[in-house]
Amino acid sequence: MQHPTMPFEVGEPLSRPTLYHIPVCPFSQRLEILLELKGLRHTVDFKVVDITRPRPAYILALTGGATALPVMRTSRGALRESLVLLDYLDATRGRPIARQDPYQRAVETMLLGLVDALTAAGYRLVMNQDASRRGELTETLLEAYRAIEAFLAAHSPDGTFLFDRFGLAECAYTPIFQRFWFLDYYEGFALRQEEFPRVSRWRDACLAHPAAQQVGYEEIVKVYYDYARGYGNGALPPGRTVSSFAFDPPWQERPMPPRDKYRDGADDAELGLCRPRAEAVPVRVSPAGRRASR
Ligand SMILES: N[C@@H](CCC(=O)N[C@@H](CS)C(=O)NCC(=O)O)C(=O)O
Repeated sequence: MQHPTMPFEVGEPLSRPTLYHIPVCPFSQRLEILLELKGLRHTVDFKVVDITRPRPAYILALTGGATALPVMRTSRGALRESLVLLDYLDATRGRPIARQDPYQRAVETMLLGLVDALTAAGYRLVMNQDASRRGELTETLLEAYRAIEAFLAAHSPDGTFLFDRFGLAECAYTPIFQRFWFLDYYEGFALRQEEFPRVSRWRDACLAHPAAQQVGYEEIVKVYYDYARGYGNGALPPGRTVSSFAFDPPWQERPMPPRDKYRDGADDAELGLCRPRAEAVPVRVSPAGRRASR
């Protein structure tokens, strides 16, 4: 039976899987890119979960109590972990993008094995609030990049992508390269072309790929302001009432946030996060001096 707070019945057959994710989530974007490459975006129902509220009971029922998303509800049960979902959707929709040659597949999997260290290092740097730790955290990020530079230089020295085209590894890394626009803006971090020629070429080609244009620089910088203040996943910095992850007001209508994340934080107004108030009723003053509203 369907519970009032459950948008579906347990065991109900599905015409297509539903992917529950938080807004602007890099992990669900991996799947959007994969489906875009195949022209099959419509075969998965993407649903955004409000990041600023506790997870609804039906989500926790799907994840077994975990709050991290995405989670995908299929006819046969719930699946989690974006790289697992990437494989599952690749195998069940259209022609596979994953390499079919076992050796090449192993190389692709090894590169996928380096993505979590890069992600963690970049997020730790953007969320850091202690200016004295910037050097050490930047070095950890550079180490992660060095591992990828060495990997690409060994397995694909003259290529642009890992193999001849944008593939599974590119689906996984591109959303992370895009999130790292927050490092450019809030940390002034730039990958030096001279030190990282191979990874720079790869990253630039990933960022330019037509299947990966779900987000842009300005959106990432504005939406991730709270992360840059050390508050992730919709948590509110002190003194604020609206998360930078809010849909309303839309990011397009907000100003660029202050770059200096180590100074006092900006308030809702400075971030353009105050919702427009109901139009005030104009008041006119009558000749007799009495106030009357129109
Ligand atoms: N390893 C997971 C990472 C998922 C993850 O960290 N999701 C974030 C959102 S981008 C999240 O849900 N964070 C909130 C939480 O953990 O409660 C994957 O690849 O799917």
